[in-house]
Amino acid sequence: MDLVGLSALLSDEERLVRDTVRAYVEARILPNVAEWFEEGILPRELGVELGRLGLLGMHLSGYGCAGAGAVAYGVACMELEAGDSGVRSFASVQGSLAMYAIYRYGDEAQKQQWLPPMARGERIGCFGLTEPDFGSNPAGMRTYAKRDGDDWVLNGTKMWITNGSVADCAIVWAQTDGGIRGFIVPRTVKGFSAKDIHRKLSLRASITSELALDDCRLPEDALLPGASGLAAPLSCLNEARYGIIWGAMGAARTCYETALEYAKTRVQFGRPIGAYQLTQEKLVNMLLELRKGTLLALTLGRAKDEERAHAVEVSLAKLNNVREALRIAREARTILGANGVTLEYPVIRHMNNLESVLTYEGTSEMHTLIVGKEITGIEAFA
Ligand code: TGC
Ligand code: FAD
Repeated sequence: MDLVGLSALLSDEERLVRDTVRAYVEARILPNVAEWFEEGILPRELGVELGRLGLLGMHLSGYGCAGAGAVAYGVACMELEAGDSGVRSFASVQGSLAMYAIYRYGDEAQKQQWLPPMARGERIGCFGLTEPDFGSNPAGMRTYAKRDGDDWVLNGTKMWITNGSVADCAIVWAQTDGGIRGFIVPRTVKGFSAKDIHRKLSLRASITSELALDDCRLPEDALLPGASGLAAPLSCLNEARYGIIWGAMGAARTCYETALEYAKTRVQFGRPIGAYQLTQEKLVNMLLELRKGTLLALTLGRAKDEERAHAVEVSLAKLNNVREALRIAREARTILGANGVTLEYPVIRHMNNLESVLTYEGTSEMHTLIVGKEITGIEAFA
């Protein structure tokens, strides 16, 4: 019996994507990821490998992208994050944030220049929205792009940027005299620098950086012509949040499966701990939330494929699935006892990662307020 209840609801193509990504994760990620996590690294060559599998920008069409459906993309995110949230983050930032911004808001020349090498993983992108003083409230951003003749001159700081120091280009969102605009900033431009953020205890198998823009002079064609106003970066976030909705269930699934196996084999007081009702209740509640969250992701994915998924539903599902994934991870950790606190098992790694996932792409509080606004008609952000 498929207790997670997903397999029978997928098409042959979606199952193929699932099996392919799962096999890659089992062969390439699982044997290494505890070490990457401990060292605080993510090998850059993973980009090319994910590109070869067609996973970068896989839900985009043309320009070397796979043109996959939303559910296939979701299932891929689920399998990647069953390995590690950092690996899914890499794919999310590349495909759903950086590539999507160019795909949706760029002109033809920008798409031709950037999307094919990014789909192959030969060029890495990052997405700079958050600033030191503006996280949940990006509307207040201070990064400024000023016109100077035909050029733009950018000044400002972006904070907590995934892939920042390994990226070939940064999608930077900045205030201008005409409101918020988006720019493609090549890493080679004078005045651009990226510094890694160290001492993270979460998402360690992922590069997180601070970007500094110090009088970065960019030509007119660095501007994403179609992006105007905060709605542009927020529309990119919808894409990445959607991947997280699936991904979080992948992390949760690994925690559940690890705890289940452990409960069946760990003996205390002469019986496997899985024989005790308290442990069974924990496992059943974990499975319930895993199954509900996976079905929520699938429902949203089918709606997305039919272009009827609303951003508020994305918030609702991100809120639920990450919150429940974190609860599942914490519960799984208790079942593992002392073994639950070491990197010998994947649970605490996922648990710590999910703390970042709960915060980035809109905190659980922001998604609560987004849904609250929708149902009451009253905005409670400020
Ligand atoms: P508000 O006035 O509500 O909206 C401004 C304009 O944006 C439109 N809009 C959206 N459009 C598309 N999708 C959405 N989800 C949208 N939400 C709002 C809105 O209709 C309006 O359009 P227009 O045409 O009228 O101008 O804006 P606000 O300033 O009141 O803020 C709303 C709020 C709080 C929901 C928003 O600021 C928010 O979502 N804050 C959270 C910030 C966030 O999620 N940051 C994520 C940074 S990127 C990241 O974390 C990457 S992690 C990557 C990884 O490693 O995986
Ligand atoms: P704050 O906005 O300062 O919030 C702090 C707390 O206050 C939170 O609990 C929040 O929910 C709460 N709060 C804030 N406002 C309200 C309110 N009105 N009502 C109630 N509660 C409120 N950003 C990018 O742009 N690109 C990236 O690639 C990226 N990658 C990231 C990778 C990692 C590992 C992490 C941890 C973050 C990343 N981020 C990225 C940044 C992330 O999006 C922000 O951390 C997030 O949006 C929250 O902003 P903040 O950390 O400044 O918290």
